[in-house]
Amino acid sequence: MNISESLFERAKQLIPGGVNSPVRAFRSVGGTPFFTKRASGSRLTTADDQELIDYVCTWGPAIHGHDHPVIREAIADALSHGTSFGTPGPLEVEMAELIVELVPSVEKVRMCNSGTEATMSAIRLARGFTGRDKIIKFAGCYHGHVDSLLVKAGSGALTLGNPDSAGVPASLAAETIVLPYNDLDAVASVLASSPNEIAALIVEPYPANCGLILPLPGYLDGLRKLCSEHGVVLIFDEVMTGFRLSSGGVQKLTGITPDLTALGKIIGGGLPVGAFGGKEEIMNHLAPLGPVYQAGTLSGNPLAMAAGIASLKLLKKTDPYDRLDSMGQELARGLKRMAEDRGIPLQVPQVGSMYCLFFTEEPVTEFEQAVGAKHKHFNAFFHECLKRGIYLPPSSYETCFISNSHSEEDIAKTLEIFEHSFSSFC
Ligand code: KE4
Repeated sequence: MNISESLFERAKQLIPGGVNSPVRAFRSVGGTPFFTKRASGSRLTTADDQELIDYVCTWGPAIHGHDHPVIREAIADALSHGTSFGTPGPLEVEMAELIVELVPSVEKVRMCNSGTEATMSAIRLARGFTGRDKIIKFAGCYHGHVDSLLVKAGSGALTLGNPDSAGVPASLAAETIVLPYNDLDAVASVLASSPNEIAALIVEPYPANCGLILPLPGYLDGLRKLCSEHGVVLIFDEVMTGFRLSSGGVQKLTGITPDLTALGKIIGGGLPVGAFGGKEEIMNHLAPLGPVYQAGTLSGNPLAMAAGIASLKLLKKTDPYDRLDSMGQELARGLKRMAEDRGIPLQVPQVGSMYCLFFTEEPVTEFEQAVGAKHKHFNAFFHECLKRGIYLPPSSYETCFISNSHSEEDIAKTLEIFEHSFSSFC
């Protein structure tokens, strides 16, 4: 038994499934998860000293790579002033100014501690603002483990085969309407048949929790128009895409502005941070100004703010998006060529530093198609890559991430390992 295996045996005695987040357990790809003892740049070092080129990037936050010196120094500097105050602090103002400056929809913002808190609070705020109860979400989209949103959810819920989690009262789930992504008519007909009942429509503008799915032309614009027509709060869940695809997320790339935006991951620089923001008229319904309650002991924590501010300022300074996109294109091109050379049906949707592998004939535009892909082929490819030193997300319902610390040599080595991995598993 190696060190990771023995750690996992101990962990399983103490933590459900041996993990603090289900997708880490390798349940869909099989095998024993490795434990990480160090992360730096584009690399993870396992408890057994295997070095891996990392395409999970701690599920998105590490856009600059792991343990970036600028972020580490910012945390160390903040640490010298204390770890938590429980009062307002200057770094919270600086973080709010950065988010308002960078994210087109955000006029006011509230910090919290995770993406889940961000989406949960945004839903509650939309319900409080409109006085309506129902919400629309899309099959396969994952918005964190919020009761109202664990209905046909993606990511770990889908990976483990429980997209509709136990423990969510049927009476609450009934307030959530689940529609297929990329189908505007479905949204239009629900809105027409339920006038004044829908509080919000929440969407990952580029769904990345059932693999990566891109919107058909006009789709996001159509959602914007329909929500405006029907007084429905349009919420972009940009926990993953915010600051990942541009300094203003998908809404900056597309020019489509939601009413509220949920953020997380990158804005914490690797520490626990979430945020939600949007129109001042809506945000002012939040306590202590308005009737919608939301709170958090560690919201705006100074260490987390310091890490997040450093991360966002580094993005402004380095503007890595073109470089990240060209690395993404190179990997996607290589994967498609390798599959074609071997007659393997493979789709590799890619945008910026995000890409995924669907082992299927046709391009995937919605959830059912993602479910229909050959997941066992992904699982085999995952393990062939892992044993050669490449760490892809341990589920075909996730998305790969590239960081700005990935070098051209990393990409070349990755393509070489992909080539060998394809040969072994075919
Ligand atoms: P957290 O509560 O995990 O910080 O964020 C929830 C969340 C909300 N919205 C989107 C679009 C997300 O992708 C997430 C979380 N993403 C998953 C990975 N697909 C986190 C990994 C995990 O659950 O361990």
